[in-house]
Amino acid sequence: MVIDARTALIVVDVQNDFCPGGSLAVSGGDEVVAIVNALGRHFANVVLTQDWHPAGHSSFASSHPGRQPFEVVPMPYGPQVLWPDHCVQGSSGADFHPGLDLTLAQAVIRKGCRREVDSYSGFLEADRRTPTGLAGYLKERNVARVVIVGLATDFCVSWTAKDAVRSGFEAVVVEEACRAIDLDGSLDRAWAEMTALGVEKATAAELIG
Ligand code: VGL
Ligand code: ZN
Repeated sequence: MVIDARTALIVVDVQNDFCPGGSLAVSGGDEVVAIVNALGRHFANVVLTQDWHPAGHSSFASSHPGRQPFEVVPMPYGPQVLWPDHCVQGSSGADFHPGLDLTLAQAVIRKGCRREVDSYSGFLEADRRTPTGLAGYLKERNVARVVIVGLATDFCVSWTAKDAVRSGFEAVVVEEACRAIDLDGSLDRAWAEMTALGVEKATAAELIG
């Protein structure tokens, strides 16, 4: 696969709260930083997503009296996993990992900004109606294919990859540049769903040699 001018790299949620020491730490989350930086240097188009929740966000277990993190509750838009408070707007946990080379990115898409709706996907909020603007941004820049890396494989990476396909892009995930939460089989499910929609896998070596 050739990285051309019509290919964009989407770096999903490489933020302190998803790295060791963070409030929703993904095992080995910080290990993706070096490979993401190496990949990024080969792309003319790099977009970062940033989970960006107001305090008291409805995806936080702390907003649901009597509920614990990782329980699932019904929301108007469907079942919602409850998380520890994470990526609160303006907090250091919401900052990008300090090792991430931010100079490579042309755009940052923030998501999950509305208190009552979560957004794993970088394209469309969990109500499945509210776009973030990412599809329009990429289309205006003539992007046809996206390569997706980051955290977490089974939540924000997979929702972003699936919505990329649904938005008309070819989507490729670099598994070694992602790390998973893996809650009750969520990682296997995520790959099955991505594969069913036509999301492809590539290795970093295949992309940048
Ligand atoms: C994520 C859970 C809650 C992610 C974001 O980036 O995968 N997971 N918010
Ligand atoms: Zn979140």
